[in-house]
Amino acid sequence: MRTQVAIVGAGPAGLLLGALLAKAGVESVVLERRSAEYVLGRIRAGVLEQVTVDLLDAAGAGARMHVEGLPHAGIELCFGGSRHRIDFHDLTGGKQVMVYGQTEVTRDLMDLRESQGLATIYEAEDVSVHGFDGSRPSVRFTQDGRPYELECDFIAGCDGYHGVSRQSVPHSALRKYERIYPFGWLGVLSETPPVSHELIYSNHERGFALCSMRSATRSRYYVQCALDDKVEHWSDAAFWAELRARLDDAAADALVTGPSIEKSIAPLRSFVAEPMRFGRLFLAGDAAHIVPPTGAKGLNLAAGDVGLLARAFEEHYRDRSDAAIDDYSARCLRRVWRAERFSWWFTSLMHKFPETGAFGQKMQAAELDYLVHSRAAATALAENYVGLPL
Ligand code: RFL
Ligand code: PHB
Repeated sequence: MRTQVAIVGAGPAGLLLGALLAKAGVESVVLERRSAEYVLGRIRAGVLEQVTVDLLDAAGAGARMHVEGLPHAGIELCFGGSRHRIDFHDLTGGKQVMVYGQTEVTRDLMDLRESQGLATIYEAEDVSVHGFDGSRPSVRFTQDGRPYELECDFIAGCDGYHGVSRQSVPHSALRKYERIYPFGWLGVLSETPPVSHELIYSNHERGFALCSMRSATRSRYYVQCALDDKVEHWSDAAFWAELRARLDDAAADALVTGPSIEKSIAPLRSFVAEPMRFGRLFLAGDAAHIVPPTGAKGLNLAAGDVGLLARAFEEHYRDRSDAAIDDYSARCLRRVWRAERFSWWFTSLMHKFPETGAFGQKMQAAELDYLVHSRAAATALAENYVGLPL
């Protein structure tokens, strides 16, 4: 088997890269360890920056998003018993975000790939990457017990934080930066109307809470929980009571509850591996970096990476120029570090940390007060949230 670009991982990064390459006339094969149903069953991101929306449009996968997605021109910050709106339109000159679930983005990209008859190999086992430090890289895998080798010009490692690509790079060639936060997020998806028409980020003495949504009839809520907490410890009733306790009275009264469709706990981590290129192997998305979800940046960073990578491969084949390939890692990392900073800052501002004493709480309260009363401070939040340019 042979292709131009072997893509490891059929998450949003791998599938979007494949779609952008197809538009540019570059061949790819996507190899995924799980089944398509499993990939679609993971409930993750919900907020798309304009840059991500534009890339999905460029890939030809944006039609349903524009019909079913919810454009949001602001968020609400809840603290001290009341809510304060951050108006993106006003503060950023008309910018906004699109609320559209990662599951739907993934489904749209899978459908597009299938309709174009492009190769995706699901349930590929024992995927391993080879020869990327030379001129003839390849990816080996087994399927139904049979071994295969896919020869290629380039390998795109889009296989997430636990993937094989980054782990195949010699340790001495990687520099890693990491912060693990002392709490997680317990998330619930429910077939209930959202409590408010915009997202509510709440800083409360009991811990952080987030009210998000997937549609006018489907809500996604999160509460900060202990790192060693278990989903089994949380009945639906206990979750709703905890969420309500962390909201202002009006939101608590308006909250419509119902049975959970999904409930899961995610740890929070900041992580960057540098560089993002090793010879003919390129890392993109969660394979190279993780942000805590508070700033809604993970999927958007992944999309930005593959936007640049698709352009770099296109220039390689079309113009015989490797300038963009050579620039890929540095260009991504500059944007990655800015999103890392924003996600770390917003996480630090909104959560209850075990070590935060009375002084720390006063600092958070003073910063939140400053944020909602200073146009300069609110603008800094708004322009980072809607996304910095590629
Ligand atoms: P993914 O989605 O993890 O996909 C990687 C794929 O690679 C496969 N794989 C392998 N395939 C073959 N061989 C191997 N050896 C393999 N190892 C792994 C995996 O099965 C998988 O299918 O990474 P990708 O594509 O880089 O996408 C990144 C995003 O998924 C992630 O950044 C976001 O979900 C983060 N995130 C959010 N991002 C946002 O931009 N906005 C949000 O609102 C947002 N909310 C969130 C989030 C992440 C969360 N969790 C669960 C951590 C909310 C939560 C709760
Ligand atoms: C979500 O809807 O899942 C979501 C929204 C905003 C975030 C994180 C997650 O910051």
